[in-house]
Amino acid sequence: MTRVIHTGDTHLGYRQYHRPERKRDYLDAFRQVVDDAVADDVDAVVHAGDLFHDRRPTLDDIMGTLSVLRTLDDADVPFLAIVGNHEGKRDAQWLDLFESLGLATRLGPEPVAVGDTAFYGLDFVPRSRREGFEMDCDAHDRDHAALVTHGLFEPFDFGEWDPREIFDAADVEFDALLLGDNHHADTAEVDGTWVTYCGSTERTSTTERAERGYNLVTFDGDVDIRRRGLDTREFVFVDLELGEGEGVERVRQRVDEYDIEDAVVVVTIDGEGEPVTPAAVEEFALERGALVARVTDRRETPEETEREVTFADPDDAVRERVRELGLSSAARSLDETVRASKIADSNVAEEVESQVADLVEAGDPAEFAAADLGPDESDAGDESDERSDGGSGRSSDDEGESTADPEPTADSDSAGADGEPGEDASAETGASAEVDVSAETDTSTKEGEPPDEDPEDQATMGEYL
Ligand SMILES: [Mn+2]
Repeated sequence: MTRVIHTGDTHLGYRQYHRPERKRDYLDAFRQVVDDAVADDVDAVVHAGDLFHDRRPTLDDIMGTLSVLRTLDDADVPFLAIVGNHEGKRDAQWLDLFESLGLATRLGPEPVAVGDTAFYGLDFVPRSRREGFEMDCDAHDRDHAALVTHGLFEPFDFGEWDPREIFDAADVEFDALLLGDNHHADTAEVDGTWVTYCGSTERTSTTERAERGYNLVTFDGDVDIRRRGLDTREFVFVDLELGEGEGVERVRQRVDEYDIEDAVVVVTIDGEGEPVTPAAVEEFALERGALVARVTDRRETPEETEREVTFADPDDAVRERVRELGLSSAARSLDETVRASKIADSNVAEEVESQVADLVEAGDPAEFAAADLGPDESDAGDESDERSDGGSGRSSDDEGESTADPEPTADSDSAGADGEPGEDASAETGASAEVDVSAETDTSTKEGEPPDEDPEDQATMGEYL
């Protein structure tokens, strides 16, 4: 018999709502899982990816993680893991660092035996590498085998990869697929194999309404999968439908019906009624001790959007500036989709994704060529030349130094890593679907943020493209 905790999507280091308290919450949740593992004396903790929220966790995040992993190590409970789409780096992974310290085992095509069960691992596979996908697994000599991987699989919501393709690609027969990526815990049987998501350990988005937890998986002839809950930060969801004549007072009343001390309060307004200033509701909740309050007003406010700007139209100024940039036609069409088109905000991310996919598929270099600047626009170029000349002119003292400085090279390397073209781009695409997984909530959100995360965290489009 082998009994393991299957967890994943811990997203350590995520500073949700820019609050340090939330960052601590993610580490606390992970610590709870590990404390349970030690108290229960399970045979291993299996982590299905997205240990970190970001591929650049802070030193503080790494120290926190080390301390939790050390607790497991002290209790002789192995930590077996794979790399998810959020934390994936180009070459060496954070997991390799933990493995080199003897605190983790990175799963792969060679089986890692724990009791009666052989564990295999497959890091997140970007969409571009799924066609003709093959897995060369070494044979095992145990009664059971499980594969730990990260991605959006069928038959669950947002599933984009059939697990049968994995079964076909691998020359090992698995009793179970232990999955991460979809933050909504769920289990299904596909061709006699259990396929299960453990869910995230803390809410990374307001679409994750259900209680958070992890799986307790027992391999003993059959496979037994149970859920265990975690004690996480309280999220209070206040959904209300305003009637004719109702407004901010009604919203406050409803919020006041809940105990919101230290909670994240998520108010969603629908129906009719008067305009409600989100700030007024948020302020009210904070005064009553909420940690964070967010208001989404789903009602249409046509009078706001139709307001005319009659002089010095900022849109004209933006249009003019964009023209001066000499963007390629691909870039211009994306800009149009994001900024100017009639596409509903909540669909922009998806539309951009599909446009990029089409552009990549068509592969026409002309689409990506910078536009020819006419004689008028050449001024803009001169201007920026002047600026950079002025810069180096002023700092002539430093010039000798900067020539010897290897930093420009280092910079351009890291810029390349930041951009992470190709596979990483699709990795993030996977992530964008990952969190709007809970069927019970409406996934359309305000401001057109991608469904993945909080609006504030979507600093650039590059992050989710
Ligand atoms: Mn995740």
